[in-house]
Amino acid sequence: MNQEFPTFPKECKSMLCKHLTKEVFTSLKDKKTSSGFTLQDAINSGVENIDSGIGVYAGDEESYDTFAALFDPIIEEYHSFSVDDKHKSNLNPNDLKAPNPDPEGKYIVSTRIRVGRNIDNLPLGPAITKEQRNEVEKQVSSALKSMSGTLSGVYYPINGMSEEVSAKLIEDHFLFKAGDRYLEAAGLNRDWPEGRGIFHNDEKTFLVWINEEDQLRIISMQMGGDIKEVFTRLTSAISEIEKSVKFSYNSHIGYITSCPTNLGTAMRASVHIKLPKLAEDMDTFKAITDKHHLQIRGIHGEHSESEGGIYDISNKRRLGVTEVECVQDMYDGVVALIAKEKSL
Ligand code: ADP
Ligand code: ILO
Repeated sequence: MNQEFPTFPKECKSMLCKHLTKEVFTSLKDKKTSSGFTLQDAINSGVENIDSGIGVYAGDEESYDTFAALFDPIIEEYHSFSVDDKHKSNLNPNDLKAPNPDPEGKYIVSTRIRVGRNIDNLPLGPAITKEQRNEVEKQVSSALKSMSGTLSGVYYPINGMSEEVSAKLIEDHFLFKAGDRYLEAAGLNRDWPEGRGIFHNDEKTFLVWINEEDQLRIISMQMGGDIKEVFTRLTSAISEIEKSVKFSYNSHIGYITSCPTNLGTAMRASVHIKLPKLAEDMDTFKAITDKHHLQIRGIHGEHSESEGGIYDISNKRRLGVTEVECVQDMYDGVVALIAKEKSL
């Protein structure tokens, strides 16, 4: 592994390039966590992909302490969360004030809320061994067999899934794409496709991705803008899974995830929303999303473009705010975006 201080081109805007000073590099370059994860492993994604927004991944919960000199300033900048802050959780749907902001279905195409989760006392995806990853798949797919009622479904391993089926699931926004270069460089695609898969119910309103960027991505989604219904389904599913799987969590940074942007709630609550008029004035669009702490993505996920004036709008903050606050941020922003679009 390269032990040289990496140099980044001038146009590089990643948080890695900003916060990895020579001093930080020198203080961390010989450190290792108990799963053998090094600084070079943590930064490889951002070194190989200079267009990264962040550029770092953790190999285990310990990485956040061992490499704190790099992770802490990134966490502070992304989440506005300091080393003395404590995370808080609230998954009670009764605390969410979110009547459907678009009951006629003119703007919101679909709503999706996901959380990332990893199993306690195991390395995260970038440092996990093949055997441990396969064990995660076994434990989680077996826990999902006991989901009942509308949450019951079937687990489909990627290994053995036809090209046609996986392409359709990806196109319809249900399944993750293979071969992401950020994940590849982070070591998250090792042994692909073994150990990876997707569980879903018949209606595809409740889904679990196994062993993608995090060991679990628990997802609730449906057409239209009933955000509260989507949140309520998600919280029941999480409680069910927690009966048999213990997730990695600590009181400072919340749920432990491989990418520091997901720490805390690990929640991304999004709508696919049609805003063709507002899209002609991106400054106004961005002023509203910034005010409500929202992120704009294209409709095929992160690093994709918008199509036909449809955008993916989601909460940006995940740490130091509760799950209810994450969804509330998204809801309040969506109400403001719809009001602006109507006025144009
Ligand atoms: P994640 O949210 O899991 O971090 P992505 O941004 O890559 O990752 O999104 C994963 C998939 O979920 C993509 O196919 C994306 O289009 C889809 N998706 C995200 N939000 C919505 C939504 N509100 N409605 C339908 N599909 C969505
Ligand atoms: N490593 C990528 C993605 C960062 C945030 N997104 C996710 C999916 N974790 C980057 O630095 O741009």
